[in-house]
Amino acid sequence: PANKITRALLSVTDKSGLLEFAKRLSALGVELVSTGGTAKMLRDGGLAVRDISDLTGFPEMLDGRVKTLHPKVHGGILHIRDNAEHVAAVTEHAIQPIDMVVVNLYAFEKTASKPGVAFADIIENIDIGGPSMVRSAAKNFNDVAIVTAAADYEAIADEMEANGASLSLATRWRLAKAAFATTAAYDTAISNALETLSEPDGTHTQPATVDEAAVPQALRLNLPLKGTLRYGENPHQAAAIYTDGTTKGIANATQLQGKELSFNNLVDLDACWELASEFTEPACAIIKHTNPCGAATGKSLVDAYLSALESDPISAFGGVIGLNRELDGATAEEIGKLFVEAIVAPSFSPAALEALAKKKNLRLLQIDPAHPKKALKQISGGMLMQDADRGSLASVELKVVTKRQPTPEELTALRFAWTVTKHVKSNAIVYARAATAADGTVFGQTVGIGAGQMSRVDAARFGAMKAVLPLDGTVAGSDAFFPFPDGLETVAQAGATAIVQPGGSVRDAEVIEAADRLGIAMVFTGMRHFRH
Ligand code: 93A
Repeated sequence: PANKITRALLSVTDKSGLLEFAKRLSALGVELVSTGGTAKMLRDGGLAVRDISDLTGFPEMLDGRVKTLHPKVHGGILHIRDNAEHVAAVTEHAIQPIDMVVVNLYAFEKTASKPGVAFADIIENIDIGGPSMVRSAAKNFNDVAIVTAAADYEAIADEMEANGASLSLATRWRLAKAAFATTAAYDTAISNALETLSEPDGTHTQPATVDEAAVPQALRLNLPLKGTLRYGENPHQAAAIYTDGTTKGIANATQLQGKELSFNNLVDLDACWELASEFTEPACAIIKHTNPCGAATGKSLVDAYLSALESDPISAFGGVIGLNRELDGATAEEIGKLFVEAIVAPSFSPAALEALAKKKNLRLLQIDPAHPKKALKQISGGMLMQDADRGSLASVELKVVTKRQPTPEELTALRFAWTVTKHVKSNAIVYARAATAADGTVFGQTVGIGAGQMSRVDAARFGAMKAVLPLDGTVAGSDAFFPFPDGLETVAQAGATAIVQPGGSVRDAEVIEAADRLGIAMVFTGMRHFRH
């Protein structure tokens, strides 16, 4: 059934578009009832408006905290129009029907994210009366229309003008669903924001609590503070980002789209950029918690992405993606099918931007390529500084130490595996395979990654356990030498036929003997890639 709208309650913080809409309602004979600021705006615009205090018989009070929280409002919205008892009750208490509610809420998120905002302001911007009306009207969608989006004003006025000031049930149902989505998002935003505060006085509200003076002298690098982050690795940790003053690298990259970058996003984006940019051919790295869950090279970027994804599609969910060349439309279309947090690339083609534009939250980061020269680590009482690990295949000589030589395909996979290994937390074992493109060129693909284990043999086990692709005929890379043959035996048992590792253990002879016994081809790099 259509509901003829005779009285509308308008109460909005964002007043854009409201005057035009209210004029059309008024022209349809709808009585306009409004709260303080909204009533003033409409009146200034030349409309006849009834104050909410006139409808409730109560003043707006407590600094506006109680304006519409009144049985005359909620009874007027919530009573069921064809229920005789409800109608008798509202008649007895002189409650007048409200057939339409137009509300948008206090700008909580906007206020809470303002730099330096006072805690009291954040709390004051938790809207109570607004969501209550939205929920009342949405619950009673059978009799009442709830309008929460200015984008709907025009279509609603059109429909009412065409139908004698009535809206169809279908429209009211659509509006009600949108209304509950609005209040759900609103409460989530409040919960998320308060979650970042550890004390009821608002401590940690703003990462402004990052106290530069509290940073040890040696760690004060005179780098300019770029800005504060919402929080650090966890919501109770204040955080900030410093820049080296250039336009290069992850810290200075241009964000083209998406939600604000988090601390963890930045760390992961850095990790996947560092891995992807190891390669000259098209390459893709997918990172979770700073470890790759998939990496691959390919004839094209889309091939590389699909191969990287194929190696562990489950872990890739919610990851970040690094690409070593312009993100093209075809690759963007494919990435768009997956939920990812962020993508970093040196550039994005117009087709890629268009393909990902609808993913409003997805962060796109355009990087002017750079790599850190030094790596810093804080320890209590001081800090450690070292050269960043820029070691690569270019600076090592691969030495075959077994009877069997690796095949050319194995060698490609070994080189790939060892490069990935450098980007995996120690102890690291990376199973990889060579994928041959139609024209015969050979590319690398991870198959199983054993990351961050306290024993090398466990890293070998975990890598194999993680594999979804067949392990037979894969190769394995190890970031440091095998101290005993057991790690190598585990890798061979899993199905790897060739191994790359630094060598240098006192038991190298035993390990080589085990490789020969198992028919494994093994190469030494003479370079270790610990990453802690
Ligand atoms: O402070 S409230 O939680 N208490 C209320 O009773 C109440 N009624 C409406 N906030 C309340 N509102 C909100 O006021 C609305 O959601 C709207 O955002 C705003 C409109 O106020 P004004 O018309 O004075 O600008």
